[in-house]
Amino acid sequence: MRKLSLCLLAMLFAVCVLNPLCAFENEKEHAEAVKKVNEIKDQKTRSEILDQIKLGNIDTIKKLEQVLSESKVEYGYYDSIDRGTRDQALKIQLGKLIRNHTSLGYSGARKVMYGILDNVNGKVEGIYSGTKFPYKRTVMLDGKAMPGVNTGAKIARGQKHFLNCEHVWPQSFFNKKEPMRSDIHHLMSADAVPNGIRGHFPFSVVKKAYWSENGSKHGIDKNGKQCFEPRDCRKGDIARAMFYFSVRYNKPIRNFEEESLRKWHKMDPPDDKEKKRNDGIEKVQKNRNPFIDHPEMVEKISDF
Ligand SMILES: [Ca+2]
Repeated sequence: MRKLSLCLLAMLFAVCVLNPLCAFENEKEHAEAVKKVNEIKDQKTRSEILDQIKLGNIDTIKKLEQVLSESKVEYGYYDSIDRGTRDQALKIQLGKLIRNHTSLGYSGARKVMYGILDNVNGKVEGIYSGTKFPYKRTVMLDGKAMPGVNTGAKIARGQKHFLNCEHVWPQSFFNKKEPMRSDIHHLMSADAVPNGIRGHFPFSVVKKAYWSENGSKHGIDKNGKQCFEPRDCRKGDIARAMFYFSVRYNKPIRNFEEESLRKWHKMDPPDDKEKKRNDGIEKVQKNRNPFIDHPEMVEKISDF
């Protein structure tokens, strides 16, 4: 009997030491955790997560799922991309990865954008002017109405300034067609005035300004072309939205415009706010902007 107990103890010891997933108490959770950890294709991430389990920092499925969701970029979204690939081949691989997203439709996209993605404590900041518009949250992340809340979001509408939606890749270039029109990766919350001024002018550095507000400018560039320049802190956001659209829909960016966008991408790298927005968009649209996750990929593509 004593031998049997010792034997059982030894077995238990072996199982727990050799199998770090032992931290999960019940069998069902244990099996689920094994499955999830085995699905992690990136070896480094897999062993890091195993370490966290060994240390007892992850001991429930809920915690494991949270960690996996936070490290999704690392654990598999880009696995199909051959890291040595460049230029056209890379654009094709990325295009395949990010196409066929789930569209919320134009109304749903704007509600989620104003109500959640760009909403900080009930206010939404216009990308070009920095103006903050009050906007009452009435939807959930799937675009559906929040239970118990009256729909019909309140937008502060003054005489000229009100919150509306900027299409970074101008709508007139794709005849307002779907899914381009509702693709949140290139939609930005904006003040109607600078949004109207931008119209469909290309992005470039303004040498002589006709209009300016809070750093954003409209005027002519070094070649005498009419253009629009966003304020510094949003220059990179605009550039990466343009790169996304170009790859997602296989559309070229004009060379003079690309020259500025590339500089802006470097000047204003992705910050937490932009990364968090990318995560939020993935939750609703099921696709990501690769140039926010991997800014270095811009260098691997010599011509968008
Ligand atoms: Ca920025």
